Amino acid sequence: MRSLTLPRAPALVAVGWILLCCVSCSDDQQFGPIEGAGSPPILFTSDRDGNLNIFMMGSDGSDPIRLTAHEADDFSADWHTDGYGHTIAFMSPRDGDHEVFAMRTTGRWLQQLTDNGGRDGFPRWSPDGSQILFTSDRDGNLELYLMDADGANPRRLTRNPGEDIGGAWSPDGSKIAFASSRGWSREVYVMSVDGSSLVQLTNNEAFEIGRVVWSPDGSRIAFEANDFGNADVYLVNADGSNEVRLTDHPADDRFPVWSPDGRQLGFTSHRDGDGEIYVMQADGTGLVRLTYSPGLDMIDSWLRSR
Ligand SMILES: [Ca+2]
Ligand SMILES: [Ca+2]
Ligand SMILES: [Ca+2]
Ligand SMILES: [Ca+2]
Repeated sequence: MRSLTLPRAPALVAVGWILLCCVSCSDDQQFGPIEGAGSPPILFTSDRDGNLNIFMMGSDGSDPIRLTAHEADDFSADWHTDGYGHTIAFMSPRDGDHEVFAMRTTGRWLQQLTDNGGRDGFPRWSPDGSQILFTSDRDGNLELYLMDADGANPRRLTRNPGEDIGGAWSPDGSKIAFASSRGWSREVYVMSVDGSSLVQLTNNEAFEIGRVVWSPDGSRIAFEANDFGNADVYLVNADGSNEVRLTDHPADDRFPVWSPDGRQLGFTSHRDGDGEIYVMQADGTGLVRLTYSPGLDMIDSWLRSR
């Protein structure tokens, strides 16, 4: 006799796949699929659509794709790549104060990694993807923290009344460079990943240093420094020697990011009005403008850059 019903087990499997699809599809907006080796390599934040959202685009500024569309401001994204594609971490005040979130670049698998009344943000993946470095004022002033990539096991790395911000991993994952106002001015410091072995790298009392980024070969550190109201991009060797100024424009030049080959630096400048993304050679020459959007555009991360 011919069966009139589907065998029980395959039917359950089919229902399971449908449910799985619905659950994953409802996680967040989708703008994919865009995962894979051909993904545009630059992550950036822009308010071109009304509020701050995370975008990606080619290294020549081509084909911008929006990754988030939440009414809260999403910004400061970094990404980690594994065998399944790219995961981005970013910060957003979606629950009323700032938290760190992560999701696939498809928009799927949105996770809230921090849940704390403080301002938690500026996430940076460890080179092996197992941990995320972030900044928080949950203990009273800005400090650097580590957590596992799923948000578990948060632990504090700095303990100082000064502001500790802008953390960056060394390419081998053993050290963290950051900016701290623990002294007379905000300077670049380097410490081991457990918070020990602190070394002060720069000593420019007139500077207020912001984002700090480590070159892919580990030899140099780029940073932004605000010198009497004018931010510019600087470079220093990882041992503190040979500090040089790469930009020299009366407008603010901020948020340096290394290209994966270490030959270029991306940064954000207000020299053309409202915040655009630029790329230059690591010696400061060969400036190219990548964005022409009305509104603020800020470079966050260049794929595989630390
Ligand atoms: Ca928070
Ligand atoms: Ca502090
Ligand atoms: Ca400047
Ligand atoms: Ca713009």
